[in-house]
Amino acid sequence: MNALPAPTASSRLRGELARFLLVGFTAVAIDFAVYRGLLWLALDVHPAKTAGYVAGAAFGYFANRAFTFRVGARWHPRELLGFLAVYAVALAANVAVNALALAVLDRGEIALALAFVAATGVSAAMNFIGLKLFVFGADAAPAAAPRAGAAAGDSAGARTTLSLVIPCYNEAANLPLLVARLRETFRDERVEAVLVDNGSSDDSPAVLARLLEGQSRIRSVRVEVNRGYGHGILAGLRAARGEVIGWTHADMQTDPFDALRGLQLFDADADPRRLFVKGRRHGRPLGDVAFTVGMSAFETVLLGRRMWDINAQPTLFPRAFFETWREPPQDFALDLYAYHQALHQGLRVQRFPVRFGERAHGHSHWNVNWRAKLRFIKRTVDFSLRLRRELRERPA
Ligand SMILES: Nc1nc2c(ncn2[C@@H]2O[C@H](COP(=O)(O)OP(=O)(O)OP(=O)(O)O)[C@@H](O)[C@H]2O)c(=O)[nH]1
Ligand SMILES: [Mg+2]
Repeated sequence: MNALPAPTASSRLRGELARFLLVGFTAVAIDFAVYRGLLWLALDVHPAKTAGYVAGAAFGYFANRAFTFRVGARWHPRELLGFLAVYAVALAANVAVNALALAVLDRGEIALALAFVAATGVSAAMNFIGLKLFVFGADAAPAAAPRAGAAAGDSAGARTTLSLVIPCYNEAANLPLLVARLRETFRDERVEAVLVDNGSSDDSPAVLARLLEGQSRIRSVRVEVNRGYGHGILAGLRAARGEVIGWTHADMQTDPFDALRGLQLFDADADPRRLFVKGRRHGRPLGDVAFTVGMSAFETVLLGRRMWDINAQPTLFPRAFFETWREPPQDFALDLYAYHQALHQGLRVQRFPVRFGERAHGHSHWNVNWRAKLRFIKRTVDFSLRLRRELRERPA
């Protein structure tokens, strides 16, 4: 499993850009061929132009999905909506830049050509950034990511052990689904799941006892009084036995199988002790993405490290890294703390795309309205300011 060094972020970006341009040129060729072909068949100009454009865009969607960004995850209608939204915004920018350029430049053949190049350049750049960030996820799937449903450890030589902590707070309705998925995927003896009943006040203890009877690789620990998301995760991490440890969520917004895809990155890495792995969410509503963009930008500026999609799951790292943590936060800021610590201590941060859908049952425990969002923002800002103060007092 150690044979393949993971591609660096910049070489992957160059590859994606080259493939995106190739797909773009081919899409234009298809558009043109369909348009001319239909004219030749005596169709009117407007329907022929529309059919050509639709054929080119359809090709662009499938080719960018499978070839440019190599999305291996299951398909979701939101992805197509995201694609159409990105194309629509880029088209609007194309028309606007063209009009602006023509207003500034004189009329004439050269002005027309320059305006066309500027407009196409802007819309192509917007398409690429939009598809990469919001539609297909940024990083290509790990080279050897197994199909959903396969168990970890199928490949010869795989050896890193994993403990995945899953904090559960009043998730009784989701636990049967979660445990079924874990039983389906966590079959290899080198992986275990530690479900933390984080002071739940619903039926979780009884449901867990029933579901986990006779399970050796899925176990639970109970925190008697709920003291926050981070507190529950930390209790699970302390009980974990794996060399690689980390967490994901219990509400089935993320597939626990993603953690096994992440584990492959450790197996494939030449120096897994210096690696920090984190999902990168796609398939989310645009409002949530806007929130993520704002939070990422804020933390990047405040803490001076490039950060993106801080609350994405799963989060995986070597046990030795966890042992360096001093006073980690007890609430949702734990995601930020772990990610920031990894960057601060010079670990290599590797991301991989994960599908992030709707909760299976119940509703979010915090993200229920704008007031709750504002409270979350305030707590995160307070924690970030404290973190920055500490960094100034105790530089690495
Ligand atoms: N809010 C909260 N969540 C907890 C706690 N302990 C464990 N969790 C789990 O943390 C996960 C994330 O919580 P959610 O309320 O779904 O928050 P979210 O996924 O960020 O928000 P949504 O996208 O709106 O669902 C879930 O699996 C919860 O069960 C806790 O003390 N507070
Ligand atoms: Mg959730």
